[in-house]
Amino acid sequence: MSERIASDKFRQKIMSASDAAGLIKNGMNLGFSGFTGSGYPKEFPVALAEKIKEAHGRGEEFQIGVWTGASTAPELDGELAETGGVSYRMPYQSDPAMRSAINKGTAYYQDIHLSHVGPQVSQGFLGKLDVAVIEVSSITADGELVPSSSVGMNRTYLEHAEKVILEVNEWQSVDLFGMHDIYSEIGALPPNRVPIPLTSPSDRIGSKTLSVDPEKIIAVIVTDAGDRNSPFKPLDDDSKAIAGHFLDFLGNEVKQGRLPKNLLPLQSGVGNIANAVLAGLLEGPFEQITSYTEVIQDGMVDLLDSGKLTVASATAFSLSPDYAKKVNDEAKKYRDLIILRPQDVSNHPELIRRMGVIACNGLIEADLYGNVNSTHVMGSRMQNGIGGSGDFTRNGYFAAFVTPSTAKGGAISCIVPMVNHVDHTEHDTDVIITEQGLADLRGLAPRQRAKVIIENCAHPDYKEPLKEYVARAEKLANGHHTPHDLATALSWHTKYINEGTMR
Ligand code: 0RQ
Repeated sequence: MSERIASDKFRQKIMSASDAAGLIKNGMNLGFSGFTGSGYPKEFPVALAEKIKEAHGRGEEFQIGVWTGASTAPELDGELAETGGVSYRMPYQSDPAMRSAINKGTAYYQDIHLSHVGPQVSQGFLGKLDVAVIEVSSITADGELVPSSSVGMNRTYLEHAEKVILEVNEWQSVDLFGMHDIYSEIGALPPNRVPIPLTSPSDRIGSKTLSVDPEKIIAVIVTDAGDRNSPFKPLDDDSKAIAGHFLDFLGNEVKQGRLPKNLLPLQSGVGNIANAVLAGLLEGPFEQITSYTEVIQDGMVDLLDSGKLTVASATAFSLSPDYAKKVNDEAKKYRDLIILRPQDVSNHPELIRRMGVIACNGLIEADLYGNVNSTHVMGSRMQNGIGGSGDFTRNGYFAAFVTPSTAKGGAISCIVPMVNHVDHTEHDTDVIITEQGLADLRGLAPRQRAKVIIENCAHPDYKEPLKEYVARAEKLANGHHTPHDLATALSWHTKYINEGTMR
């Protein structure tokens, strides 16, 4: 019997993952914990995938809706997607099998801002939430839930789900208790919303635990398995160059008096480049930095260890296996430096604007005027999703995007005449950084932007075609505000992007 479950009422509901999965019926919507490969249930989704496969084997219909905080891991998104039994998925994913289900058209995917998930669930747009399946690190004697390595949508799903299944994961350190800050007033809808009383990343405004109505609990599963995430790619010359340009830019902003010496709270997106920027900060001149972000990557842990970063506020970890183990082993130390909050708080526009967060996110392609595509390949194929990049880009003090200037070994330019899908408009993009350099777009009109982006960010192999495009577009547009040659813009992707990317 797990010592992690101090409440008798919850102990009585302990059962196997397979028995718990047997409680799920065709057509149900499930709200899972899990955010960027942390804090997701480990055994239940695998057992549910088995049940779905068995049902399909008998020729029965078995489809479910999968809601999460953000991306999960192969045990959840991968296993469930491979059954072909996911009819709907939201909000952010990055699993190859789930991506394939979405792009084959077997699963509908709603790619929404992470800060919008809570309100949409509360407003009822997504239908009824039948069961919440939430990983916790322990259950207290009075039935309070100690979250594990992510908070994500857990508070909202526990509140709105008709029934609840808990996975108590003994791998997660008991010392995580005290790391979380669960602010509950966030669920109110207008006209009953109140200001969120948070003015600094280090503020704690809520409780250490999640609450749940014990009558909703239908199963408690005991597991012992670590979060599964892939290691980051080793830092290469390009990512070091990108980090260098960003640091120079921040240094200049300090010099100009536009940023304080310790900067403003930093947000760092997912992915290898964003992690490389954090590694760059380790070598940089800035001290007493703070972070108000959604995910804590390896680079942020190094910054905390170095003392350069004094606090990291987020909703989840997104760590390589070595770092996940380290943070778990040393949770007692990190719980004073890290605060994990519900994603409605970590990504809240009001707070991001109030604190003046510096947003830094990756992209797939940017166009000559600063419109950014973070999600689609060739206009149709979903890569991951917008995640929280829009929450931070739209509301931050300024918004930077970082990317190598080319993808697929140089076969594709990440700077294009016109993005094939828009996630962030020119009005929100302040700075674009590639290994070639940095384009500061603030204060520039579209035609000025095009020149700076080509000159500073495009790869030398693509500068001439881009310049030719602008010359032709300016001639055709005859002085118009945003020059485009639509026929050429649309054919750019087929001319310069090889067929391999469509697979
Ligand atoms: O594909 O893995 O098959 O080689 O996209 O690209 O260069 O490894 O970059 O890991 O930093 O991810 C935008 C996807 C960048 C990420 C994106 C292909 C490239 C590779 C990944 P392969 P890299 P990164 C807060 C913030 C949206 C969500 C967000 C992302 C793969 O940053 O998901 O920001 N952002 N959330 O080859 C075709 C191009 C391409 C391209 C790259 N122009 N055309 N393929 N790729 N550029 C956190 C959360 O919200 C949870």
